[in-house]
Amino acid sequence: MMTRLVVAPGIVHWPGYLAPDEQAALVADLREVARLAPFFQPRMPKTGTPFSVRMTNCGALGWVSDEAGYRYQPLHPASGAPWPPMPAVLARAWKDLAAYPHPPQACLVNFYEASAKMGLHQDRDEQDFDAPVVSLSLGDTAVFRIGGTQRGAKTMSLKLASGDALLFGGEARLAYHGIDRILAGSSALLPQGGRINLTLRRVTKP
Ligand code: MD3
Ligand code: FE
Repeated sequence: MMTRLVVAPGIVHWPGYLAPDEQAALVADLREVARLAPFFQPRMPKTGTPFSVRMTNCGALGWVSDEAGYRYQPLHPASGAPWPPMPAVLARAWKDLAAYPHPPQACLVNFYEASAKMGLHQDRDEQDFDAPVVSLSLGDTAVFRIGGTQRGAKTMSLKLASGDALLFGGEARLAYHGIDRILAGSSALLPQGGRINLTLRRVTKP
């Protein structure tokens, strides 16, 4: 029995979507992803200020950010190698949850150490906003903030724990969102602590 919580129009939360053994297997898959495509520290467009979150990607396209801007590209920004393939469990999660008839093209992998956060932003670097975004959380719980499609709209906060899945589609696809903080020590999944978030996306129009 899987609990499916409609948080707001277009936002669905499945607490514990991945069982503990599936979470551990996915972490092992991600260690291989990170061996082939090492985590990099993205930088803000223009200023070059580094993000506190480290990132890598798997799938055909990956999201990167540096002085030149935000973009999707098929190659790792440091090694020049193609991104590794998506672990099969991710394609399965998209099929299960996305209600969208085309497979994901990109999986952004974010790593948060205890002090990392992500400011309120919109995800608008994709050409296809008809497709939803599916997020999976692993490791320490995050305090996630979600608002409306206007920067000043009221916001609510939601805790995202290890194994949780979250879907953003429809009118929520362009909602402002961010990570306020990580609750250090809340999960034993990652031996060194911290949090991993995976976001599965379509980039181009089908
Ligand atoms: C709402 N990641 O990678 S996941 C991101 O936990 C990002 O690492 C956060 O925001 C994280 O861009 C939040 C939840 C999420 C992802 C994509 C969304 C929420 C979203 C796209 C549209 C609206
Ligand atoms: Fe985002």
